[in-house]
Amino acid sequence: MDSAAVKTRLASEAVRIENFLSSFIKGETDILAAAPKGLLAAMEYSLMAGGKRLRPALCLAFARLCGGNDEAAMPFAASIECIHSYSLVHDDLPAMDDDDLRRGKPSCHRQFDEATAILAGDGLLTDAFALMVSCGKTIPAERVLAATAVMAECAGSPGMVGGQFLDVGFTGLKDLDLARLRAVHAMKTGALIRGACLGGAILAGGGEAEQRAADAYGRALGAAFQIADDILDEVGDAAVLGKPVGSDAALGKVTYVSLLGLEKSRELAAAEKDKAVAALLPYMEKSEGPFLKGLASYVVDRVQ
Ligand code: GRG
Repeated sequence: MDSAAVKTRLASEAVRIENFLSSFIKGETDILAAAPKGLLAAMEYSLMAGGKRLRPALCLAFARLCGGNDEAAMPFAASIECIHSYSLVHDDLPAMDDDDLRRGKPSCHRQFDEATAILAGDGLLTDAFALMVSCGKTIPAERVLAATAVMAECAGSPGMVGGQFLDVGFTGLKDLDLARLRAVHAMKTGALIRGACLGGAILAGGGEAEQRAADAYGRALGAAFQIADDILDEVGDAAVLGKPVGSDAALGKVTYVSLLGLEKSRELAAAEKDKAVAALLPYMEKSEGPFLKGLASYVVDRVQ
C-alpha cells in the first residue's frame, strides 16, 4: 500500500474512532452518564483536539488481522486513545514538560486550570479501563481480561508511567547511553504502541504466533516512532506539529539525535521499521497486512 493510500485509510479510521470517542466523552453511554459536565468538558477538550489516532487504528487493524470484529473491538481501541490523551495532558503540566501548546491549541491546564487538567487526565485514564471491560458484553471474558491486563502493564509503572518517571529523572543528565535511552523509550512511548497491537490481537482471539507477531511489530514500531519524534523535534515544522520544536535540546534532554546525529538516527528508525515489517511477513496475504506495513513507513516518514 503506498503512502497516500495509507494516509487515506488512517484518516478514515480516525473518523470512525472519533465518532465513537465523541459520543463516549459526551456522556452518551452509561459509563460516563453520571460524571460532572465540567470535568467531561476538559476531558473532551483534550481527547477531541485532533491527533492521528494511531494507537486505536493499530489495535483495530490487529483485531481484524486476527479475524476479529471491528465493532466489538472499538471500545477497546478507543480506550487506548483515552490513555494516550491522559498521558499528553499530564506530560504538559508545569511539573513535567510545562508546555503551553498541544496540537496548536492551549494545553489542558492552560485552557482550564492545573487541578482540572490533573483530574481530566485521571478521568481519561480510569474511564479507559471501564471502556475496556465493557467489551465483555460482546467478546469472551477471558480474552477481554487478558487484553486488559496487557494494557494495564503497558500503560502502568512497568510501562509508560515508569518510562516517564525515568525520563523525568534523566532530564539534564548528559552521560545517558544509547542502551539506557532505548530502554526508557521502550517503556515511555513504545509500551502503549505495543499494547495497542498485542491487545487487539488478544481481543480478537489471535493465536500464539499472531500474538508474537503483534508484539514484535509493536515493539519495533514503538522504537521507530520515538526516533522519528526526536528527529521531528530537531528538524520538524512547528506549524505542522502544533507545538514548538527544539524543546528537547532546550530542556537538556538526551535524544537519539543528540546521541547519534540526524543521519544515524534516520538509519536506526529505518532499521526498526524493517524489523516491524519483517514481523508481519507471514500475514501479508491478509487484508490488514499491507496497511500495517504501510503504517510502519508512515511512522518513520511522518511530518507530524
Ligand atoms: C504523563 C504518565 C505520563 C506519561 C507521558 C507519552 C508521554 C508519557 C509523553 C509524551 C511526550 C512525548 C512527546 C513523547 C514522544 C512520543 C509521543 C507520545 C508523541 C505524541 O504522540 P502522537 O504523535 O500524538 O501519536 P497525536 O497528537 O497524533 O495523538
